[in-house]
Amino acid sequence: MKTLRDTPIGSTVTVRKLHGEGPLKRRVMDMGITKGVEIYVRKVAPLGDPVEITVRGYELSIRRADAEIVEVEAVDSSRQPAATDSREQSAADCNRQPTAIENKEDSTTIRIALAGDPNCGKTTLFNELTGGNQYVGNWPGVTVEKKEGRIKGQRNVILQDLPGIYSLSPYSPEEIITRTYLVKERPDAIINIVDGTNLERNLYLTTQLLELGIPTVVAVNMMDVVRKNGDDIDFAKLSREIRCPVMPISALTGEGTREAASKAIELARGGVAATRPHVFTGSVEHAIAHIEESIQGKVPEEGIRWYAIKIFERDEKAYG
Ligand SMILES: Nc1nc2c(ncn2[C@@H]2O[C@H](COP(=O)(O)OP(=O)(O)OP(=O)(O)O)[C@@H](O)[C@H]2O)c(=O)[nH]1
Ligand SMILES: [Mg+2]
Repeated sequence: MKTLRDTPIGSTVTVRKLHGEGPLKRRVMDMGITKGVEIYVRKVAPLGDPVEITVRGYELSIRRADAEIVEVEAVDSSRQPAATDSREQSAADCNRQPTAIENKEDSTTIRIALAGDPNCGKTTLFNELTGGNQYVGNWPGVTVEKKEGRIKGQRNVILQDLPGIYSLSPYSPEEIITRTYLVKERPDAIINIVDGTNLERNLYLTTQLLELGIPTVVAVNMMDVVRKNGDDIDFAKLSREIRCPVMPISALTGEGTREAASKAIELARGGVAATRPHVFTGSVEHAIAHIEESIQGKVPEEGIRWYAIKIFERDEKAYG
């Protein structure tokens, strides 16, 4: 069997089948790797891990162990997809530096979390909004970095940079941290950073975040690249469709970043919870309603729908 793990750099392959079960398979699907999709292998990191690929026009990294479950067949070894954007190719951890914060917050302190897909610009926005006011440590029990800071000019607003996630069905330790933080600690607001050059794939996570019922603003990042590509995004329409504020930003140039932060603060202070982004078919909604009824009082009321959906999906880690 030929798998993505062993596919040579520069080859284009088609996904024949995903092997295995459970969270790993699900995660790979969450990355957009599904049957029939074309994958171009761009490069392999220095120690052979991870493999960098282009799939559905997006650039992603996948661990070799994960790539092993993706059975592929060759398409045309000489074809290369067009470059997706002109972003710098930085190592995932290049912005990471160590330290620590104790949060002795008074009751007026607001916590805002930055959540989004890997590599969408969370840390760039975090640095832009906090400047030097950062404190970096580790999440308890793991070596994954925890980065917090106070937003410049906003003494009582703490910003939390979170590891990137493709969905709220976590697989890696980083993803578990992000989900646990969002679900259990429930920040006062979320800034969901979305890569404007990868809208479709990034909005998958957005729909899940909105189910949490936490005040959320969607910040569409990389607007400098979107414009350079000659693309145009209808923000008013997008905002109507997903029923939450959607704002253009460029974390790199600083465009729109203050406005997005102000919006998040306004929503947090006003306690304006995100509206349910979508309604499932009748039978699914019916089942969810029953589950909600049976877990009432056992989970936080504001997040009850999210827990009910996860139980429906048999996602045991969600309520463990
Ligand atoms: N052109 C452009 N590049 C950006 C923008 N925002 C971020 N980038 C670049 O995108 C890359 C990824 O940015 P990061 O801030 O590290 O992304 P991240 O979401 O923190 O990534 P992870 O923490 O690994 O999930 C970096 O090379 C940034 O310089 C933007 O608005 N415009
Ligand atoms: Mg980051």
